[in-house]
Amino acid sequence: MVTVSKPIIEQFLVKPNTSPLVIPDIPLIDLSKPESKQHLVKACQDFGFFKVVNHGVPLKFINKLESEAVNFFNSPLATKEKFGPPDPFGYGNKCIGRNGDVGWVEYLLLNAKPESDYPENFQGIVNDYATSVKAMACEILELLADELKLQPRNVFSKLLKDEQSDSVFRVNHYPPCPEFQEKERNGSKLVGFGEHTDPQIISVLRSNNTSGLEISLRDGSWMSVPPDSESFFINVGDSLQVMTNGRFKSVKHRVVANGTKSRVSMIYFGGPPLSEKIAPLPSLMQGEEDSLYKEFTWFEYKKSAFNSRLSDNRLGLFEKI
Ligand code: GA4
Repeated sequence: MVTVSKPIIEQFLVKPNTSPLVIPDIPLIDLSKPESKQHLVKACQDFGFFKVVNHGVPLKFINKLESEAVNFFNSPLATKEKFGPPDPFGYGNKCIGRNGDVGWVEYLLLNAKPESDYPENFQGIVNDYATSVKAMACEILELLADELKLQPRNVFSKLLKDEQSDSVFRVNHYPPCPEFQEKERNGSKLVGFGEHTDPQIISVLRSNNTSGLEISLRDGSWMSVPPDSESFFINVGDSLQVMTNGRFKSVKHRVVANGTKSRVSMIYFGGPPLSEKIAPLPSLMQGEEDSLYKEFTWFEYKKSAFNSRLSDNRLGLFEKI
């Protein structure tokens, strides 16, 4: 828990957006269409971010988890705090990570392995949801491998399917903040989750219909992503950027809090086993192409990531000069 001195919200403000010169369309991938492979690769190269429909995740899993999450976040603070502070898993409120980042958010960070220790009621529900979302993430990774002509086609997905896969699951609640009036703050925004890239291979996000997610475009501007509770949003993570030697980009993103409506999001972060060596795939290196990154294990990267601040350029330490 942060001890917040008054005025509370000052410490959560970020500067007004510079608007994009051209507002691009967020790539929309229909997983039921055979041509989705080409679109997937293009989206990972151009944005590192896309939206997926016809994803095959049963609506009942999504709804059950969302309503359980809403129940949990509506319970008294003392009840929620029994599951915190996160170490690294558990309930967190306003503090993100352990290096001083704060945001207008409360969350549950959970181990995505089946049989992990979750708050009561979450057990079966998280397992059903995470198993189904992981299957979709693996399908996407296999389609990407196909389109990149990588053999075997499970080069990426096997890392998530491995029993030792270090995958994490997160449920975020961005409460409304009535004291915050954007107009009175010269366009400054209230930050829910500050800008960052995800360290893992792939992240799969689903939110309710409240806006807040923004992605950073190449020109440095921020674009707001219209919410869509029936679709999933996928991020390329740092590890996939490295494995593709920079062809795919891990997208910088953030969440700004909505002054009036609650936002609830749930994210599966698919990560490799701790001992896995992360390096560009030799079959992707054309001709004289050099590796842009020093080789590291996921353990090393994760350790360095957890010692960083949210907005740090974590891959910078592993780039070859
Ligand atoms: C960002 C992606 C995931 O939410 C997360 C986050 C983690 C945390 O909340 O503890 C980190 C952040 C995330 C990257 C830098 C470090 C670690 C907070 C933070 C300041 C669970 C993850 O794996 O990395």
